[in-house]
Amino acid sequence: MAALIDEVCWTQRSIRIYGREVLQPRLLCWVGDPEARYRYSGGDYEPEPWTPTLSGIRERIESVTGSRFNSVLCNRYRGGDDAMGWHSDDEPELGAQPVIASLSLGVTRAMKFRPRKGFVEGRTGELPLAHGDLLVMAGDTQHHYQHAIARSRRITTERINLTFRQVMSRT
Ligand SMILES: O=C(O)CCC(=O)C(=O)O
Ligand SMILES: [Mn+2]
Repeated sequence: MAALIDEVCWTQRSIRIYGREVLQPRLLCWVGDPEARYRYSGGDYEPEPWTPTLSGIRERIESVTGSRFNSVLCNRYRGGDDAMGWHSDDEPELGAQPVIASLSLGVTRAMKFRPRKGFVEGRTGELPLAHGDLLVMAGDTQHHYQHAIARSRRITTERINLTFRQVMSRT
């Protein structure tokens, strides 16, 4: 985690919500092979080059999952105020049934899940993601569910999450 904090070029991006520019409540960096361009939350991302630590982690995750990944979205939650809103990883560049491998480091945060259709308020699934946990989302997960990392008052320390993806080039 210390190596990632040091090596990765962390930036805070803004997104457009109802016509307003709002800073995203986390730091991020999009890293990948040169062809892995990606649209995410309204922004167009040119990938940064792989760092030694990220390359090593990619190799291990590819061997554990048996899937290939040409990019990784690095998210850094500085404390409990940093969060990620409800979404699915359903950008067209990822294909219909993407395999997304998500490695968590640092303080445990809860990932919430809810169905995209037929959601009943207050009924969300929750998966605590602890240091070293690898969550693999595949098949129809993005088609049927949204996920989010909620704010948490009690949390004061950092978490890094790396979501490895295979992005198809648009050429
Ligand atoms: O921080 C996490 O565990 C989730 C990150 C995420 O959903 C994403 O990058 O799309
Ligand atoms: Mn996601």
